[in-house]
Amino acid sequence: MSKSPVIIALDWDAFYCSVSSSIPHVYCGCHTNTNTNRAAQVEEHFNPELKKIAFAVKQKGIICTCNYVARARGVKKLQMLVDAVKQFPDLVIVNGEDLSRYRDASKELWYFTRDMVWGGKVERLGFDELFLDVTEMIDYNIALLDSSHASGESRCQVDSAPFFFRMSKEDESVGFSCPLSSVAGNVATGCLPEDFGGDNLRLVLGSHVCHYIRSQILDIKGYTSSGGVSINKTLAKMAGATHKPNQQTVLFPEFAQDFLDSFDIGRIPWIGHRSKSIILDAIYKGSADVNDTTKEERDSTVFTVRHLANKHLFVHSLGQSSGEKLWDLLHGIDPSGVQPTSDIPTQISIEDTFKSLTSLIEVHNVLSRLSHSLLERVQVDLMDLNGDWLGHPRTMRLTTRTRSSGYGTRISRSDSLPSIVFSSSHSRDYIVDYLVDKCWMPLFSKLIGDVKTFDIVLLNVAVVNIEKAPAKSSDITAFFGKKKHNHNDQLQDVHIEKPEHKKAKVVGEYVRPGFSDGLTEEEEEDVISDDDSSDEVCVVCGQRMMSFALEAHMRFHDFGE
Ligand code: DCP
Ligand code: MG
Ligand code: MG
Repeated sequence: MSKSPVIIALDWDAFYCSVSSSIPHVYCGCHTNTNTNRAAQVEEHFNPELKKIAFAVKQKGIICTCNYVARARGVKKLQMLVDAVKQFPDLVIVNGEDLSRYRDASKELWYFTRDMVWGGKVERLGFDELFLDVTEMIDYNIALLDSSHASGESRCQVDSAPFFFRMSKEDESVGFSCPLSSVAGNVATGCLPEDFGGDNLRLVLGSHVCHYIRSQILDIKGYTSSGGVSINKTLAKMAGATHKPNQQTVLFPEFAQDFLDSFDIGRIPWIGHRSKSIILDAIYKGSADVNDTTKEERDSTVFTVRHLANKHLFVHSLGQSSGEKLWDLLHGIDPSGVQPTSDIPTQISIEDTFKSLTSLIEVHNVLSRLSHSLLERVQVDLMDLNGDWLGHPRTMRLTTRTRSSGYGTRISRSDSLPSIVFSSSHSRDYIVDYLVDKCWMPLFSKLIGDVKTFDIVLLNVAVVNIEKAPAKSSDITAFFGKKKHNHNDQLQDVHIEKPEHKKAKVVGEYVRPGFSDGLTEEEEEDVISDDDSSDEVCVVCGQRMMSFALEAHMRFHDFGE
């Protein structure tokens, strides 16, 4: 019989700012103890004074996050800065527009966590979320437990004594002791299963692994997190969001439907505003009291939607693939599995937002500035400490939003990336000028079409389709020579040399749309792309998906707010 996976979802608490607290080690049905380590989230590493006071991190006109001291006083994530300052005049504000510290901290925590999970089965979602597949570790330890049964100890003896969970196959001293008769942390819905055997035992052990990993992260790296444990990513993530900060929650499958039923369908990861609205329109269209029910009044809990709709309605209104997927999610079914994140980002992008750009010269200047930053990031992210390229982007993409197209709509155009980007015989200024004149501006013209006037409020430059370089590859010419390329004239110009200034660190860049311009998630959610490929790449996590799935995927990132 196939056994359920054991998945842990972790989300760093008030990631950009701080939480100053300890992990409360609450055992349901068991004892309680506390650990007195203090946490320091990203800003606190740079300014420990912030730990005790209410503070918020701002990006442009918005509070992108605030610490829990501030939240206790009523400050809200994603509140307009001007309102927050008016309401809380002594709120300390930190400028969070430079993402590099968050990016570095995020990567450090990802690597640290990944080292604890067998097979490195850790998927990274955005800057502050990880999914860990600890199934293999659980299987191994259950086999150890079963062998102690076989060696004559009664189940009762085994269960009452603490079990030593091994975190390493090689070194049997690495691990921790845990009780098998109680769960670490909270239990979703508050219900414990009657039987702690079988798949339930796997989740009990999963809860202890989650606690151990969170404690290691706190003790060694100084960050608190909220954790969820269940049989798939969606359930684990949703469970983890129920008790924050610095807590964890396990969701047993037998209570999953009860747990989900009370949520609004919009709170299910992957179900965005647009999908929600399509589903509700389809459901309530046929309803007799439709004229008496305003959009706001429509009951949209999972329970109601499950009972008023069926899979056919979902497929009919959302299409086969999305319809089936979302219908399954409402029933706690998420077969997506943990996809370990690669060391190199799948795309690198830089963006900025404006009140208004109306002339080509303004656009040219902005593209020049963004290109400088982009090239810097490409080098930092994709070159190792020896100056060898770890990956090569194949495509460049320009994205804009115009005032007239509405806040929700972004449009993109892509083209092959010229190999001059990797040239070390040209100055950065030369490459930037080349890119702007020969690539970005022509793409911009294609984007805006024939119009005589335009009003741009966002520009995003990106390199995408980053392919892993063959081992020890600094020969870019050979790499590009293998495939068709639009800018072959540049190939002979490329002189391959190791760069003189080696970067201290290789980090990933994931610019999240809407982070910097103070827009609400609704305004930012709709992404329209007319890229050459039908695939889209999420600018938050680099995940590749069909365009239609992007909207809901972006909502997935914002889930829990
Ligand atoms: N973030 C952002 N803009 C958003 C959402 C998030 O800039 N619209 C940034 C700030 C957050 C970080 O991403 O610190 C992680 O997002 P979370 O939603 O996980 O928020 P926090 O970690 O800040 O708080 P929580 O404790 O609720 O997880
Ligand atoms: Mg968080
Ligand atoms: Mg998060």
